[in-house]
This record gives sequence, structure tokens and C-alpha cells, in this order.
Amino acid sequence: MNLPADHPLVDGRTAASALIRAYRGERPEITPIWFMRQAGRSLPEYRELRVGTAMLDACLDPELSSEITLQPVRRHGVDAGIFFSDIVVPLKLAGVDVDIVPGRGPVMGAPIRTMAEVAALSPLEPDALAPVAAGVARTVAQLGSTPLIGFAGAPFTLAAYLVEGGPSKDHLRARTLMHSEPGTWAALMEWAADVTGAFLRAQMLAGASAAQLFDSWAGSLSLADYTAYVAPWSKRAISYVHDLEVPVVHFGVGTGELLGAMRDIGADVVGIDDRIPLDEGIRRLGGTIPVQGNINPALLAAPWPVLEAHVLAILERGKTAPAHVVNLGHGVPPETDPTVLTRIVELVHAAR
Ligand code: 1CP
Repeated sequence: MNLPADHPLVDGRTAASALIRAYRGERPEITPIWFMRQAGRSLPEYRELRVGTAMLDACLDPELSSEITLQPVRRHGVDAGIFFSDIVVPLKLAGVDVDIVPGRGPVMGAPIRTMAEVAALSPLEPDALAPVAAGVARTVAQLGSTPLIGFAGAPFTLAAYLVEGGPSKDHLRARTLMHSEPGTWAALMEWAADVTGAFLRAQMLAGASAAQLFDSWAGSLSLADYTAYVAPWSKRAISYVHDLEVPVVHFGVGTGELLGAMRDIGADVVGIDDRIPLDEGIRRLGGTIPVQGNINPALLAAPWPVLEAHVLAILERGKTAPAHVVNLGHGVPPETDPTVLTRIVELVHAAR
């Protein structure tokens, strides 16, 4: 393990936490739970803190990123923090003209579609990651025995933004490019894997105890395209943390047909979205790997008895895996009542 001696996984702070034990395949006394997009828009204290600061500036301000990361941990009692940042932060740090537009998401100054445009992309200088490492270090110093999850976007999901120039529904231009210009595609994916891999590694070295690779939009791909044009580059991205021996979670939306292939890039845990029943996802994975998921975000706004029954059913289905970390099938919707999230944490922690 090439982590520093004062890293929380090494010095005893987080190695025995419920989250890390579950990610390693054990069944701790409580089933751990955290929420994708727990840090951010659904919390009034977040909205207050963000007034007057652009999203990417907030991500690169160690004091702000750390405080926003800690807010949901304090409020909900979740079993992990997830570092407040964004998948496009390493693109920005490598010099790409990208902004996060409120209500829309990441938007590029110009799309990257040709070999010349890919060749003009710069590598990410290690020093550029200093604000990320500082934010993580500051967060971890305050989290104590609660592990911090570091994350990065997978190359395909990043390419979906780079090629399109912004958010898109079907990521069609990226899906065309992989077939029409396989050489350009490979060069773009290699650049994205290296940039995102370095971003992930910096978070882990600075004190994060687990890594999550988000291939949010991989569900738009056939298994054949995923295997040929995407999986090798996701594997390259996570190779950046391989020697650190940290647990790696791999998640995407609508990936019921891809679960085995997503595991096979070298993931230790597979995140399952809410489009298939959790036990069906576990069955497709052969019942041998820990899973994370898969509360339907739509039910967060349903009457409590409906949501409660849904969460308890997911806990039951999760018992067919070696270990289970409860999460949503995708991110917390911005309009979610935060008290509902706290109530789910209490329910999961009290359940047997
Ligand atoms: O002004 C704001 O508050 C901007 C909203 C916002 C927030 C809070 C964006 C823009 N990003 C984030 C933070 C963020 N992004 C986190 C923080 C930690 C946490 O989970 O609490 C994380 C992990 C991400 C990762 C991310 N960004 C993903 C992968 C996860 C997922 O939700 O699928 C993706 C696809 C993005 C792109 C992105 N950034 C922001 C938006 C609105 C989007 C999606 C745009 C689209 O629909 O294409």
C-alpha cells in the first residue's frame, strides 16, 4: 500500500469504519449509507454558503469545498463524506475552457471533435491539483473516523461533455465519434483517462479512504460499444490508484446490461441504479461483489410509509450480496426535503 503513514486508512482512523468494511466485503453491525449529491443543492446551508461564488471557484477554494463536504455529514449522520468538487474540475485545471452554468451543468467554450483539437489539449500539471489536495486534507482533518470518498468522472462521461460541448440527452456525437474516427476517439479517451486518473489519485493521497468512478452516462451504450471503446480507458483511469489499494466503486445510470463489464475494469464495488431491482443486479454480478444502491430518487418525495417500505425492501434485497452500502439510484434531486434524508439514515442504521 503506497499511502502515506498518516493517511486515515493507514493510521487506524477509517480502516474499521462501517463503509470501508462493507466496501471490503464484510458485514458491519450497521448497514452503511451515504447519498450521491448529498453535498449541495438540497441543503439550505449550502445555498447560503454559495451565494456570490461560482461553482468551479467554490470547488477550488479549500475552505469552501471542505465546509460544503462536511455539511451533510453533520446534518444527516451519513457514513461517508463525498468530496465537494465536480467531474470537470480536472479538465479546468488542465486548461480546458469549461464553466458550470447554473441550472444546466458543464458547458465548454468550444467542443473537442477533431484530431487537431484533441492534440491541442494539454496534460494536467501535478501542481495544478494543489487546491484539491488542500481541500481534501482540510476535510479529512475534521472527519475523524468518518471516511471521505474521493471521486472522478470516467473518460466516457467526460467525453460526452467535451465532444458535445455541454450536457446532452443521448450523447450522440460522442457515440458517433468512437465509430467514425476511432483514432481521434482513442486519443481523446487517453487524455481524459490521464487527467481524471491524476485528479482521483491526488484526492486519495491527500486523505480520501475510498474512490468512486462515475460513468454516469455509460447507460447510453451497448455492451459491445462499452467493451470496445470505453472499458479500456476506464481501466486506465483507475490504474492511477491501483498501487494505493483503496476500495474503488464504479457507478453509472441505466447500466443494467453493463454491470459485469463495469466490474471487470477492476472495480471492488458496483453501484446499481434504480432501474433494476437490487437483487437482480446482484444476480447479474454473480453474487460475489459488494454493491451500492439503489433507492429510487423519485420516492424521496413520496409519503413516508411508501418510502420506508421501499428502503426496507432494498435492505432485504441487499442481503443477497456479500456486502451492501445503501445509496440512491442516482443523485439527490435539488428540491428534496433534507429531513427525509436524515430519516432514511436513521431507518437504515436501526434496521437489522
Ligand atoms: O450551482 C450548483 O450548485 C451546481 C450544481 C452542481 C453540484 C452541487 C454541479 C453541476 N456539480 C455539483 C457537485 C458534484 N458533482 C458532486 C459533489 C459531491 C456530491 O455528490 O455531493 C459530484 C460527485 C459531482 C459529479 C458529477 N458532475 C457527475 C457524476 C455524478 C452524477 O450525478 O451523475 C456529473 C454527470 C456531473 C456533471 C454536472 N455538474 C453539474 C451538473 C448539474 C451536472 C450534470 C449536468 C447534466 O445533466 O449533464
